Amino acid sequence: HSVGIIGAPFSKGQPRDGVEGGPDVIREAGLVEKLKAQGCSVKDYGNLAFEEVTNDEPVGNVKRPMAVGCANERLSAAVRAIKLDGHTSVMLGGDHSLAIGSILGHAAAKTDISVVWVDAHADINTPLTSHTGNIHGQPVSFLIRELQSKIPVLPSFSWIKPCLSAKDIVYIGLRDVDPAEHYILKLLGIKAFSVSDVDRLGIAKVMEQTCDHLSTTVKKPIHLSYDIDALDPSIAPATGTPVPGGLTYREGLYITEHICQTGLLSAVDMVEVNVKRGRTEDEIGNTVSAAVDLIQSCFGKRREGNHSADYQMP
Ligand code: DIR
Ligand code: MN
Ligand code: MN
Ligand code: MN
Repeated sequence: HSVGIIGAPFSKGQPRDGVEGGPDVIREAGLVEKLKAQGCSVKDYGNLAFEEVTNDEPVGNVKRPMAVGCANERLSAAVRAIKLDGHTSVMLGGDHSLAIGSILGHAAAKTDISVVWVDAHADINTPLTSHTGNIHGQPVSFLIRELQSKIPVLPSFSWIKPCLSAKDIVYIGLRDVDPAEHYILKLLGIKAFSVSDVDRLGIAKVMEQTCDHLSTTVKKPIHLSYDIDALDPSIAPATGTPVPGGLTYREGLYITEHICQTGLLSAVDMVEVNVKRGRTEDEIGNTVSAAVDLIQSCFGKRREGNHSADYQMP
């Protein structure tokens, strides 16, 4: 695996301080070294620098549209470049509004992609349905072609052209979905596995059906957008909007192991790790190490064990 890492220390898609620290704490936990130790070649593209945006007045209910639009335009160019360099892109957030730029940059380099969105939340509010006004609860709405007649014009979002059809995305881990979001999922027939679906089917069937759904036609590159709040707060508490009853550690890792084995993984987002939301060092450490484990698992680390092809038994 050839991995290109880009840090996006950005938090203005939501109101809580601390999520901009994600890229650095995930690197400090040894991400690059661990990926190299498992045989990946790694290029760290560093952190993006986002300009301060002044006079970023809300548009309707939507908060900080300029900052979010500009940051994502930058990120999309960076992810596109990483893909054109031939790497699997790993975007370290930052909040989940960054999926706009990450997915659009990926799609710009690869044309046709599919998305696996692992999250407690559907993040598919439109600017008009959102109750919070936080754009991290809206990124998917900007990306789906079938929703564009419902998306109002926002300053600094004019560069965004939707790159996904409703059939190109599958959700896993949902358990806090707003009424408007639920309406949209049903209206567009978007494939979604809530935590109760995981309970009913088991994670193995969920992943089988996820991959069946996404590869009905041609095998498209997969973009895995992983919100750490998909995991249960007992294992990943340091995040902005924890929701009880989440995926277990084992289910969380099964998802990444399975997607790795498809050979189609082309980009990963690891978002919403917020060290300032951890109450103890343990809570912070557990959350960060879960994020690192999930990324390692995306690139071949298996729980059954690994050995390299040239291993020589002494
Ligand atoms: C809520 C919460 N549905 C919103 N979304 C979150 O703000 O639109 N997404 N927390 O991660
Ligand atoms: Mn999210
Ligand atoms: Mn979430
Ligand atoms: Mn809500």
